[in-house]
Amino acid sequence: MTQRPKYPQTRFTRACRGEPVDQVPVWMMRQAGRYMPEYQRLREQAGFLDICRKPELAAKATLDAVQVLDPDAAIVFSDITIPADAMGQTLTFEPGPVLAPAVRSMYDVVSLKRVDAERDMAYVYEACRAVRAQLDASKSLIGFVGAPLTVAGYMIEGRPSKAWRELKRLVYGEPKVAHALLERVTETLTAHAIAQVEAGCDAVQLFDSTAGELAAAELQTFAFRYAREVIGALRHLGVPVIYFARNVGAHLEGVADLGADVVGLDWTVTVEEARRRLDDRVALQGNLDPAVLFTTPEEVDRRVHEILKESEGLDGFIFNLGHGVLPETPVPNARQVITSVRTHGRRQGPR
Ligand code: 1CP
Repeated sequence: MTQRPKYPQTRFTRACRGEPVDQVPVWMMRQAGRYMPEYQRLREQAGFLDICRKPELAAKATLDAVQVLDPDAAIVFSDITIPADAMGQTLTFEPGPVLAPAVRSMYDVVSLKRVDAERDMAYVYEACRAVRAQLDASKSLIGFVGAPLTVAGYMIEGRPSKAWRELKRLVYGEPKVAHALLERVTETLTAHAIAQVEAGCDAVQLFDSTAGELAAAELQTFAFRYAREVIGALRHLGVPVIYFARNVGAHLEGVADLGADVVGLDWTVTVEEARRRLDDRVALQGNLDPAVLFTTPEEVDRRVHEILKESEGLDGFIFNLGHGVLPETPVPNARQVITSVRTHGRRQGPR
């Protein structure tokens, strides 16, 4: 039995559940970030981690983006690597996340700390409560975690990587160590996601940005298996769960079977193809290439309209980019995305 949700339904949560809406809801991954002058001003006063750790600053970053863009959902201001810091690695940003010492052996895995989420990441949940207190009731607040494979990838590499060589060396060469780490990470991320919901988030997104790097068999056993575990542990909360991965178009059916309410699409598959292959059995979110925001408002409008046409007749559709807003994106073009969805995304459902 699914528990009744604690929060009032919004246009965003209705679409996540595949229920009719008056308008296609829209938000953008990384909507609070480096492209926004308000965020740049915040960064002149404080480092990225200071913003994450000071709930009033984190809440301001989230709410500034809501004010500038007027999306249907806000996202907690934090980072997918924060739980690795709670597990005992030292986290710095230069400007990507750097985690030391990198996890490379079974000894490193067993040396990680057992996390008490409410104690060790209390500042994240305080930020959730601060945002919820100020956010209009018609808008949702999305909590997030990296999916286990993606967070483990950063913990193993120690920094962002192009080839993910150390991650793959463990997955292919020392699978016992990789599984031991993934089990510990899964436990921490599950607790972190639950605590964000308890602090006022009415949806959770898993970011599996690195999953698509693995070979097909390992994608199942090292990425999907643990993502499914986190998603399953969130079911009783009664809030929708979104799973977003990149470059997994070849495995869409497997993605749709993870138990999430919503599948996030990057721009390498069309919404039309995803609907056909998944038979409209899950809600979809996506999938404008964020680089389109470096063209003109007219081109942005045209491409938003194209994606909305592909989604016609699917109640469970949430407009988003196919990945995060890129640094230096012109703010007027980011606003244009929202305006275009409101113009071309009217639907027949109740307000
Ligand atoms: O001020 C700065 O220089 C820091 C820039 C920054 C910001 C604003 C980083 C460093 N992280 C964030 C916030 C963040 N990260 C959010 C909340 C803000 C929002 O969405 O509006 C979220 C959801 C993330 C998620 C995240 N962090 C992912 C998953 C999504 C993705 O882009 O694939 C990943 C992989 C990270 C790691 C990360 N954090 C920061 C950097 C530079 C990176 C490396 C990857 C990258 O550059 O995208």
